[in-house]
Amino acid sequence: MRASKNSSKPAALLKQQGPDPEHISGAEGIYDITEARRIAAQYIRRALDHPRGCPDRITVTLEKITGRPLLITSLPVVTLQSETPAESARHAEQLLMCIGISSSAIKQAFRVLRGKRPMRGASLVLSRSGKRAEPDRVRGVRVSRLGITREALQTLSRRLSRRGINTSTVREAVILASKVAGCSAIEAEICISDDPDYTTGYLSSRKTGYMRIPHIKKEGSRSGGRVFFLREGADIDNTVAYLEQRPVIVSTVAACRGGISIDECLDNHHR
Ligand code: WAQ
Ligand code: MG
Repeated sequence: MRASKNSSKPAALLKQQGPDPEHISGAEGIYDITEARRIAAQYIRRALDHPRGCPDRITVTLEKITGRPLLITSLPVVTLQSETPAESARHAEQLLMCIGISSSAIKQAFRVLRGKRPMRGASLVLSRSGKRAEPDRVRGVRVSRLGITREALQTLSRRLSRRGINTSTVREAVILASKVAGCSAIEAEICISDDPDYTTGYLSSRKTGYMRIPHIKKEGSRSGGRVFFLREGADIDNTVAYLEQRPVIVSTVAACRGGISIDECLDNHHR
């Protein structure tokens, strides 16, 4: 599903340049055909009730998946202790450095995440040079064709519930980050929601798992986005094809822990 609105451009510009719609909401998943009606209705409801505003266009696409999906294990989940956007940004920076992302790539990522106009998809940033590599810089790369088995969803929901974080936002983000981490060309991901009322972001990688970072942005901010840090020299077409096209389903679930401090976390990764 994708929902957008056109309102951000003055009428004169709209006439000259055509529409350049503002992204409101998007969602995707792999479901059994018997669920199609329910999920389509749920996606439309989500678009219409979105905190970014009322869209003037909603598109729902259903496609049959052919071929057998790749089965993966979800990333382990932890929540980092952090109180303010400044502290959270510092933690994210330290963790990314620890994973081996250069400071120019980190700066580039924060430029994307704090941009005025959130993209519909993610930016690909090369981990060393910090160059942006996504084919379409306005749209970004949209991760699609991802899902979770019924059994794995039950396990994930139960484990997240124990931590008081069993929401569709967290579940969907964990599934997405796990598909992304399944791509060997991607070294890490950072995400900040573009919803004005959702201030918890995350950083994820095969090395660190899925680390939730509370208060990564100020309440009310409409900026946000996703950045995938790409290994220098990686094949971009193959990476985009995996993210957008390859059907991937979470079939096993890793552990979900409570809060941990940045020191505990950095210690773990220095060892
Ligand atoms: N593929 C690529 N990029 C995406 C996708 C996708 N399928 N969906 C969203 N994005 C990008 C896009 O630039 C959005 O502006 C940005 O991410 C944020 O999307 O554990 O809700 O759907 O509590 O607003 C994190 C949960 C929630 C943290 C993230 O993102 C937690 C969230 P949103
Ligand atoms: Mg959003």
